[in-house]
Amino acid sequence: MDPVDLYDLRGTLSDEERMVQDSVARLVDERVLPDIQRHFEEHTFPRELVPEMAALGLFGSTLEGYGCGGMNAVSYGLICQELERGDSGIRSFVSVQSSLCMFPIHAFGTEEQKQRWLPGMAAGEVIGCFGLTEPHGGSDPANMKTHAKRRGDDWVLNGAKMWITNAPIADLAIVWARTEDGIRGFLVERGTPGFTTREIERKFSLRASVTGAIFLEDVVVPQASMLRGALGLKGPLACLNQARYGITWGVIGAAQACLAQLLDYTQTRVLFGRPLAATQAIQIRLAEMARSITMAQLLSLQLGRLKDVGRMQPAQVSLAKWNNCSMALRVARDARDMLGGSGISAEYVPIRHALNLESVITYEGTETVHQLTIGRELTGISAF
Ligand code: TGC
Ligand code: FAD
Repeated sequence: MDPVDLYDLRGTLSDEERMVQDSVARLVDERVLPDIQRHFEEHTFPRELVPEMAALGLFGSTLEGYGCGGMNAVSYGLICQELERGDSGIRSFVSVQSSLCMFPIHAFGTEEQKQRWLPGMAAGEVIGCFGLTEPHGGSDPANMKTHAKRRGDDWVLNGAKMWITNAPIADLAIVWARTEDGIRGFLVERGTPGFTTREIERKFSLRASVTGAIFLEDVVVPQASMLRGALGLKGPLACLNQARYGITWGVIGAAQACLAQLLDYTQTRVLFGRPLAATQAIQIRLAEMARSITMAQLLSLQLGRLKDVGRMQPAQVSLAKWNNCSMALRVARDARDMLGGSGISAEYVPIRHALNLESVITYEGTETVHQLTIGRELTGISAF
């Protein structure tokens, strides 16, 4: 049995899904893992990987047309899983580009916007970011202060966004802003006067990903830059469904990386005259990891199959995002502990994954937000 796939999920995949998984796994083994710790230490994003990810069709992989891959949801999940086996920062890049930037243009944009942006984004030539969160509170985006006012044929945007993945390196920002009619999305190009970004430095988490703030001071964009098909908070929340779905798979990859390394370590670490792996306490902890990874895999695969037939519900996504992030963080922390002092060394992966997962459990809706989403689904009462 494969210790990181005890229920043989791989055996249930189609040939195409297996091929996608294998090609991303190869990229991660050959190109991500050899250098990711350096990037994490130096607080840099491995930008050199962008063309390689594009060549594999990883940007906008589930979208049809415009140079995108048209893959199914399970394939997208497998892409996220393999990338996050490398590092959450790499999966974040792909989540943002695909689910949070290309998806809204594809779903809500005009034909002209799709033609203009999607082929370049699929090719990795245009990098996007998604500005929803604001400094005063990300869990409650309905309370956003950033606003857009009509001026003739144009819109004038003012406000600030915080904690935005890729903002400092993005060519294009999807900015969500309050208008007289409700919340709307705007495509803002770097270089537009009044649009600036600032990198958030000194992060302890997601150090191989670039995070920043966006400032909008009297930024003028034409009507042609508004996403016509999105009105109200359900626009950005629809994008979050896509990205959260991918995260449910991604974090499984991080947990698998921790378990795989631990299985190796506990066989060779000899204490009290026997390998650590020969003790009951360690075996129970390893079994617990395998159990929780397996359950997370089954949740994500079923979610993917539902998504592929158009039946995925937001509360189902919340359940898997909550369960799988909390599972992966627990696995990474426990793996760190079982490595003893070595667990704090950069030679081993669990501490990097654990630090990254502190972000992943917070972004795209905190654990509490997802628990309350399920509570609301069960009771019909909003307790936010
Ligand atoms: P609420 O009244 O529930 O909803 C407003 C409207 O939206 C609809 N809706 C949804 N539509 C699609 N998908 C969903 N998941 C939806 N949830 C709700 C809803 O039906 C309603 O539609 P309508 O027609 O009636 O107007 O809104 P609320 O203000 O009560 O808020 C609900 C809550 C708390 C769940 C929501 O605000 C929320 O999800 N908060 C968390 C915010 C969040 O997750 N931010 C993430 C920012 S992006 C990010 O973190 C990227 S990290 C990327 C990376 O690096 O990988
Ligand atoms: P807050 O909303 O202030 O929450 C603080 C605490 O209050 C949390 O524990 C929360 O669970 C709790 N809480 C909230 N509401 C309730 C309630 N009703 N009852 C009880 N407790 C509650 N955002 C983007 O828009 N785009 C991005 O690309 C992006 N990338 C990110 C990258 C990183 C590395 C990080 C860390 C964040 C990113 N975010 C992004 C922002 C992220 O989505 C927010 O951090 C997240 O939604 C939480 O918002 P907040 O940080 O303002 O915390």
